[in-house]
Amino acid sequence: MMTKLLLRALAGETLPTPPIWMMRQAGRYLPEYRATRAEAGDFLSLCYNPELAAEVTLQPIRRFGFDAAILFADILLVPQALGADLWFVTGEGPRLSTLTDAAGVAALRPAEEIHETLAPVYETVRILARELPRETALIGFAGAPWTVATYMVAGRGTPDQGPAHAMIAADRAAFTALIQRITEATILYLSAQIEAGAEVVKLFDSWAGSLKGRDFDDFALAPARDIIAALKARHPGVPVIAFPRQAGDRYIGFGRAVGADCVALDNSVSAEWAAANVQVDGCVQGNMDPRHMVTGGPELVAEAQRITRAFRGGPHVFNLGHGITPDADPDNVARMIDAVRSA
Ligand code: 1CP
Repeated sequence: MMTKLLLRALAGETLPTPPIWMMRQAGRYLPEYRATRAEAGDFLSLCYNPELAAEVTLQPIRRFGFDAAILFADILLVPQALGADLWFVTGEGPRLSTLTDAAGVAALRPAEEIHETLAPVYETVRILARELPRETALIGFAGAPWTVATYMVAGRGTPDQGPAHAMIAADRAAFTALIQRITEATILYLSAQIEAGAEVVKLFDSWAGSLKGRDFDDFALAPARDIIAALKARHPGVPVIAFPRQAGDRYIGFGRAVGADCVALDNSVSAEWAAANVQVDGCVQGNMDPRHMVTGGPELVAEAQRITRAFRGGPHVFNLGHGITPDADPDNVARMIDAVRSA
């Protein structure tokens, strides 16, 4: 019998209380995370140290009893495995070597070679599969090709993904080849996570909102559809959560179009709108504004309960609309969980 709440919701069951987890639940708002990160040395060393990466994955489960754990890693490990240089500048964020044309795409490693770099991540998944409480589901993840490509082209996070849009305008064929290489790598990466013990996988398309019209179809929708089709062929029964962040009205029909079991919603859409327009097709995840984890108070409780009630008529996974921020108060997380469970 399927007892893990997350798996039940993803299978389409409408539950009296939704499963709860939080994007970036292992992160800098937790003192125990900061301590383990200091022990690892730096962020990338933490990602590639299976014992310590498993430890930080487990920390929020111990503290809050979330219904799911998400593998601790980063979406930028895939570009590194494809041959990009990657480093993190403290207080600023990731930096990568840039890639702006067909020659840059041609210089990438073949997708089949990623496992050499990513093997420690699979070991983290194996440790977690052994150590998680029996009621906690294990989520693996990868960045969606568009979001990963925006970092590979620009060499860093960008407010408007301008460099990637410029490459599309300059050489659409070369950009399409880049998307295809990342798509192939993502299929192999997520398959290996599933083989190591991930029970669910999530595709993070954090910058999907900057794609419009045909670009959205070609670079957000088509790659997600191709990745999910390949995963379903290899691993039928493993549910997939798709997160086309800030897709707006392109959220409508997205889950069906890509074959996802659940669509994750950011907090720019209202829960009431999403219940009527997205949840009609199946499970949704979301979508409380992460700022409530900083500000707390009666508004936090009211919002958590409003969202829980708005989605009560169908399958729902409670989450934030984006990652919890480093300035969040851990006590507010416990208040949020109580509010959802008593809604
Ligand atoms: O200093 C630190 O400790 C680093 C902060 C941090 C953390 C905790 C980064 C750097 N990555 C992570 C872990 C991480 N990243 C997880 C682990 C699991 C969990 O959620 O607890 C996941 C799923 C991600 C995914 C990720 N990384 C995304 C997609 C989700 C999102 O937030 O939109 C993106 C865009 C990244 C890139 C990245 N990694 C780190 C930062 C600061 C960024 C954003 C950089 C930018 O755009 O400027």
